[in-house]
Amino acid sequence: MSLEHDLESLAIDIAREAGELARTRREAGVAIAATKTALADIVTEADREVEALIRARLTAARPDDGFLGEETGGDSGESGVTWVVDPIDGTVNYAYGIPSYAVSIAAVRGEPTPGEWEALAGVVYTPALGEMFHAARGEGAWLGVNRLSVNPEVGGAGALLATGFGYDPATRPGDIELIGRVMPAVPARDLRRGGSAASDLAFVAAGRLDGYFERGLAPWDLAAGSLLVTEAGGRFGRAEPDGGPRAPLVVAATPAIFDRLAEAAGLA
Ligand code: LIP
Repeated sequence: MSLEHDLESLAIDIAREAGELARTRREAGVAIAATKTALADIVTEADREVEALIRARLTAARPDDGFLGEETGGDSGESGVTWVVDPIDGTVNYAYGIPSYAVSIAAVRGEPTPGEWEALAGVVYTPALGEMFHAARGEGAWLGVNRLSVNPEVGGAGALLATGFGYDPATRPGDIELIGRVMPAVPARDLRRGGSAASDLAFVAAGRLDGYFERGLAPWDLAAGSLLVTEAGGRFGRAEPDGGPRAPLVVAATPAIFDRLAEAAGLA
């Protein structure tokens, strides 16, 4: 078996165990442990506990790998492989009891920086729905045992798009202006705001969305989902801000609309 396949298999096993921990903690009740970059940017005790479990399992299995997690930060390794982990993506959904949250685990080679890394394997597991999206580089994207493919075309009614908003209220006007620019330009039939970037990217890979765009995502939000998109025949792009205060923009879509969406969204 390839390294990519082995990394994918390890990530699937760990994501399933971590997801079950997240789900059982949710059923028992969730406590907000702290806020981070803004009042709305919360972390729960479960976020911290789930990331600790993932990190322990990865270290036990591959002690020489690096790690970059949303809650505990980064440690470089010796192997050239780094795990990029969001223990609970869609934390606000999770805290409110909305079932749209995911465990996102990716293995990358090189600098753990979007645009610099080479994604080797990625898993997005949605514990409340029991859906295991997974991919190994060059080996396709899958939902369980079913091969995934982005929508080959978009119907006459327009594209079904998704987006999200940063936690900082100061970014809200720009996010809303972006939506107002993108929807007529693509054109979009409708817009979804699911609250989990990893799930949104997995849904593009599965053809449940035609495209997704958002500013301000962290590496752990997109590391696994972006590989799912490209392995499902989709396109993924990310642009750093052109000197302004804007946060990096991510665009993912079926090739049928990617160029129009990227241009409308301002992806350089
Ligand atoms: C979230 C993303 C979501 C975005 C939120 C937040 P978290 O990640 O998945 O798409 O709109 O602002 O970044 O904080 O739940 O891991």
